[in-house]
Amino acid sequence: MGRPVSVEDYRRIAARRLPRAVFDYVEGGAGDERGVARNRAAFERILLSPHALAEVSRRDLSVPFFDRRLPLPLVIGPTGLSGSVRPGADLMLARAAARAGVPFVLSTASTSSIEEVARASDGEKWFQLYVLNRELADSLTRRALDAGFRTLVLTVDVAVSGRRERDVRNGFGIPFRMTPRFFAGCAVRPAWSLAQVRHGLPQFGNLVSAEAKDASSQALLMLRQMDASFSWDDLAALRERWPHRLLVKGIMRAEDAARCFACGADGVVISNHGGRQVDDTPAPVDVLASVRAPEGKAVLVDGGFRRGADVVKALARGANAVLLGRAPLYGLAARGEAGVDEVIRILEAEMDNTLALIGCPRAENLSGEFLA
Ligand code: HOC
Repeated sequence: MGRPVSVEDYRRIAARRLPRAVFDYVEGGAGDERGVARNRAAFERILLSPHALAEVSRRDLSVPFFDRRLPLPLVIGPTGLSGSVRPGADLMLARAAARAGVPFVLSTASTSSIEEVARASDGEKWFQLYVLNRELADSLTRRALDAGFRTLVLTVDVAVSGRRERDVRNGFGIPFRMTPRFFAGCAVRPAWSLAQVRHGLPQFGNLVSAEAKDASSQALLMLRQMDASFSWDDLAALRERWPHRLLVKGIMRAEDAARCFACGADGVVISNHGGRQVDDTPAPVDVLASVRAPEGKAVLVDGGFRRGADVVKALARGANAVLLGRAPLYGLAARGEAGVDEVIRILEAEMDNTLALIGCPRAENLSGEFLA
């Protein structure tokens, strides 16, 4: 393949660079993976309605976002265990986001720790919280606060783990288990294997501190064994304790979004976890149409974004910004930190091109008027 020119090109290269089990972990979804496919297919059904003869000689992709402007309507979303794609992945993603001027969301399940990421990048960093148990959640939240993270993203769609059959078949887990299948996958990817061995095999970087050093928290996170009793009262209590911006990720109903806002959340992320939790839900971009943010609050969305035009469609449906999950990981797998920059630049160029062609020079002016 020549120079990659689309996110899909990076995806294909990633498939060739990563051992099968790791690519499957990134790519896979729950059950029959209809949800993963539906997230992508939804964009095919949303059609653009170009306005003719608009003055589009100067375009502006920036959007208002709370008390600032984002230069691009993008956020690098949280992805767990990204160090399995490439050692130092979280640091690379954070730095690439900072270069693009967009926020980076560090996962609770990251391979680099909160403190390492804080040292690596002075860009805007958000912390994604899984509540494995209350004490650990309190300690992670405090560490994120101390490290300068000012937006907390509580994920609420992992009461238990989705059933991801690729991971079960591959025996994918932490620590890596050298089953014959996994070993064979690594043997045909010597560059990846060498880099991982040199760096030390990935573990959950946030759970090796003094407060969370027991191996069991690593195992609990691997199994996504969360505190399934966490509910609305706990969200309200978290809102009381967290002094800065709070977003709730994994909302798929307008009523739940409204309840999050009533609890004091500053924003919601409409998300089905990339199709990795419940197989048969609507695509988040379709749910988006029914959710409205009250004044001063925000609605974000993720799920299957691979094209700048996908982002344009989400904004036209009312999203304030879009979280990218797998797309930057493809860039990372294919070409390291530079690959993340390239994926962001491709999406930026595609957004710019789409805005010009539909006659909407400013991303912030996108609305249903630009959809057929
Ligand atoms: C490997 C398990 O949210 C996912 C992420 C990470 C969850 C815990 C890590 O895989 O859906």
